[in-house]
Amino acid sequence: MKISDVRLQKYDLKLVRPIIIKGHTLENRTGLILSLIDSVGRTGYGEIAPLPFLHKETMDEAAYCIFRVRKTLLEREIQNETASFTDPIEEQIGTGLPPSVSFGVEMALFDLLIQKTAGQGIFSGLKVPVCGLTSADSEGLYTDLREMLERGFTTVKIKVGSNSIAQDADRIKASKKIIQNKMKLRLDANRSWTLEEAITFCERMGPGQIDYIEEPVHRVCDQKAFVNGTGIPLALDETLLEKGIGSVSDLGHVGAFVIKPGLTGGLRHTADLIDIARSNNIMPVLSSSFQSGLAIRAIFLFAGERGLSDIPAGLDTLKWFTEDCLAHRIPVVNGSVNLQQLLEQRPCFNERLLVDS
Ligand code: OSB
Ligand code: MG
Repeated sequence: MKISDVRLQKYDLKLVRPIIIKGHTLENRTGLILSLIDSVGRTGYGEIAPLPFLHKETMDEAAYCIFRVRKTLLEREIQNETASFTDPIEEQIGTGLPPSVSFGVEMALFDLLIQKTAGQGIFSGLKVPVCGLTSADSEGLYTDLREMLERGFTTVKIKVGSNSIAQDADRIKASKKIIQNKMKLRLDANRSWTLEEAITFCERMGPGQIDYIEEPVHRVCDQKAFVNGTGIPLALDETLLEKGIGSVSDLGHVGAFVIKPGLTGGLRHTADLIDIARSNNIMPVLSSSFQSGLAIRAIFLFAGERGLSDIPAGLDTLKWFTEDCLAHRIPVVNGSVNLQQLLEQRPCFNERLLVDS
């Protein structure tokens, strides 16, 4: 496939409440929208949205990367003809791209691909459930959980680790009472605890009802002891980003991979992680890195394309946004997103929020 034009625009979106990353506060969300126009005039949209304090690259560096590879993108024959991409984009355009940029370029190619194959009905009848997300306390937690139950969510992820162990254990005990087995419970501790603290937390919150805990302990070498000590399934998030999965040779104690395509370095790499998860009997969960609706839409569709439509995806982050790049909100009905509908609704932008880059 030939690309005949490459465009880049910037967005700067207001948030309902700040995003907290590693103790830092983000008051707004900035990012880039990449448009790849193919030789028949279709546009594939990609999103490049480095998250300060998590991505090493800044938005300006990411924009410069696109400037650098622009010529190659325009000259090369890009491989995305098959439903499964053959090579990572870095191999095709011959340069080491930072993760947010690989994701943006591969997302734009995926967007071109799904337009070409739209008539084949690969998304028809598919729905992807959304995993609700909350970091609230007391009243706020109660309200969030009630709302998710009312909206038909089947799974919720509660952030833990920013309060004392006793407070967090109480939050989870209270949550279990509220949701009464009507939703599955995932926890994410973002590596807040020592092994001893993590085990104490699990003892205090009591048995049952927990699907998995994401990154309970500071040290990767304590993960196995955590699982042996508590019997609670472990999910990897930061570990997948930091070390690369090659260094985690023994995966017997891992229950889930939480895969953020915007952070792991693109869709090809995400597809590889999904395959590794499946062959080790690990649940692959796709998740967002607080991108705009444009990338969230693509990750939903990618989940469907990869056969993950039965696994609740960590894509409930759009509620942080006061405004979105997309003019239409992604419809969540009975806790899930209908992929055929999502495919048919081509991205339609809030043009006033975009500026040329
Ligand atoms: O800790 O999993 C995280 C988003 C950006 C950065 C880090 C994280 C997240 C999320 C996304 O939690 C939502 C989810 O996974 O459900
Ligand atoms: Mg996490």
